[in-house]
Amino acid sequence: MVLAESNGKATIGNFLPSRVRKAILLLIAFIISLYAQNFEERANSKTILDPKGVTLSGAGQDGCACANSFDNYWKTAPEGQKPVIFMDYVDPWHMRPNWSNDLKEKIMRYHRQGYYVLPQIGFKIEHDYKQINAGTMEKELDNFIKGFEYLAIPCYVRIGYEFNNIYKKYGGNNRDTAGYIACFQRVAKKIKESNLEIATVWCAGLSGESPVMQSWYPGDEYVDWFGIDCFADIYNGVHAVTIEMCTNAAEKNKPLLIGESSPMWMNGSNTGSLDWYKSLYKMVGEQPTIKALGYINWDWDIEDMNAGNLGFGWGDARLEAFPNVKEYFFEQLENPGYFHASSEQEFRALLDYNDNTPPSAVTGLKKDGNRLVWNPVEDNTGSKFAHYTIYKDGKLWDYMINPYYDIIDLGVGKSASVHVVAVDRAGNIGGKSSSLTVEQVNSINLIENGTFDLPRTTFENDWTFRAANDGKVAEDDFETDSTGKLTGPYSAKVTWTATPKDPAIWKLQLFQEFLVKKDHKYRVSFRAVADKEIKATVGFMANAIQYMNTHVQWGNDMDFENEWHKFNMWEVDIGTEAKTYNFTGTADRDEIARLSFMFGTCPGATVWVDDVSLINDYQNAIHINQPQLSHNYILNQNIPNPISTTTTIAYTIPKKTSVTLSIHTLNGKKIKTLVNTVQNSGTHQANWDATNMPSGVYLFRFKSDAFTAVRRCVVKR
Ligand SMILES: [Ca+2]
Ligand SMILES: [Ca+2]
Repeated sequence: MVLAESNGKATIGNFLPSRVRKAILLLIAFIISLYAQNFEERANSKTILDPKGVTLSGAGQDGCACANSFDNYWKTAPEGQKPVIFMDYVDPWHMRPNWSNDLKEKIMRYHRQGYYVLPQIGFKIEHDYKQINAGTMEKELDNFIKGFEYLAIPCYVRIGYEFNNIYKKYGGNNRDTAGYIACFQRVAKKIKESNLEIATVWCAGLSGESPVMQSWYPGDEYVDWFGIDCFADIYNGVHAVTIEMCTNAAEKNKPLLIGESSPMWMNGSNTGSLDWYKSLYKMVGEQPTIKALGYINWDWDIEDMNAGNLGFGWGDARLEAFPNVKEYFFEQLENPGYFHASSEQEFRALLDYNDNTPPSAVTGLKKDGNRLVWNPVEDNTGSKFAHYTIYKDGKLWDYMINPYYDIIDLGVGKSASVHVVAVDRAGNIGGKSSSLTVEQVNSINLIENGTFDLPRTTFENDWTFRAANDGKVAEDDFETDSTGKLTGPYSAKVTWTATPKDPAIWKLQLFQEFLVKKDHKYRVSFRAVADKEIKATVGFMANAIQYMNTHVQWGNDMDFENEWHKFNMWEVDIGTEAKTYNFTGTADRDEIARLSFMFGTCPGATVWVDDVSLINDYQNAIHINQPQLSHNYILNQNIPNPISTTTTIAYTIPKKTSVTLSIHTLNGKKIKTLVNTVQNSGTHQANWDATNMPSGVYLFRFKSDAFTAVRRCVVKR
């Protein structure tokens, strides 16, 4: 079905003979139909997180050195077409236990502005699939799941994405389809047992082995969504796997997600060629199983997963770099068949739960130190409990799955009025709890297990021990010591014997990672003692090699290590008398940083470290910049909704502009034009009489000179 409308009517002069006018209009309609891709009515399944009737728009990739690609896309996308899916990666081997903390922090910025944005995670299992299958990485898998619990936002997970590519460890000459399938099943089982809103995605690469179903399919009970990653020339010609995946997804009644898409080795892309994009949108339009589209908005010539490395040399794929590409791209996304970042209720309405009963009200809200607690809420009807929403001074603050919230990001000495509601998976919101004024009393120590007083197996989750790669020392040279050298039952103890060849190079490192924020001040404190006078280096370290929530070792170790840059480093004299050390530092960017202790720049010694703390002085902090979101144009939800007879749609424009407001079916067919005129700045409203319309979901589309938006409404009687 062609959804393009003829926009040319008003400009075709009435002085022309009607036949000529008609011919010109037909020609214009034809040209527009060439430009806008055919868009088949979307397939629907009852699969988890399958949005009824629409394809979700998404962008990335984030969690990388050049971590602003999602936000760059966000700024480029017109209002009403902001991406609803945020693409990121997690690697179980390098994964930090609290891997989702910074992901949530990034995503909540959009949520707090009223946009319900969902993560889509590429879960990289290729290096570890044998260990996962052997059951030796249960701790990592459990931490993976715990991360989603903390996120409390529905998520799509591509387990072992691009499984059919020969460069994967289970591909090529090592071709181990059974190993891959077993690993997918194991991870999917964990996800399903968690009962969280997570869709598992079986995602093929388009340049890999084909066919794939026979050899690589983990099974209907483990696979929620099919997926494909699209680079190079994606649809026209060579990629049989596209058709295979779409066809099989349709046969299995499962939706399909495009996990990654970006033009690669397109000579034309550096000059803004539209060929690749036309192919992409042709594919999405013609394949009704495609229910999500993720675009990688990168300059592949300069951006790499690792900062400091050269890019891949694939060309510049940033939409903002090429006006003609950008215009085409977002013109396609204007099709009402695409769904963009919107409210949580609008997103959840697409999940098609037959549930109009909200969860019960939250009761028993009270303080327990820095923690807020309340009575658990169930959703007894329909769709199941989704999450709690926590409001601070009436504004969305955070989500939780569990019935508690730690007040850690309010600011020491600051107070706020907090209330909590429960939300079900259909988007019904339960009654408000009572409001409670809370104050953040304590500074928050960002360091976990800084006292080392729990068994090593406990704090190994938090601290990383690393030996320089010269074979002289080992990570096992770190131990916990119970001889009462410093504070409490245990201290961290580090011994090295080697005399360094180069005294400037450390041999052993003890560190913990956390998210630092630009212009925030941090106070570092620790106690230390040594068996002789030594020098150590302590401080914030960050390198921009932040990929898959870790510092991935893309090349060899030394290349990796050389990419460090410093926030604040201190050379510390540690003597034979225990002493407390205090430092302050300020971060010069938002980044995953390490508080790092580096030893071994002098002949062999033993040093003990204890009571490590890192306090973010929020009261001095300049808060992180929120993304700039345009609120000049507003398209409000219609009132009342659902509609039994008539409804009113209000919208606001900041200047005099042409305005059209039209009603469409879910498939984009225009039913009625409510407004088509030039209007002055201000808030306007239009009424729609839906008396003769059958019950169902409809779209209303607002278009002005500089702004387009689409919302959904329901006719119900
Ligand atoms: Ca319910
Ligand atoms: Ca201790």
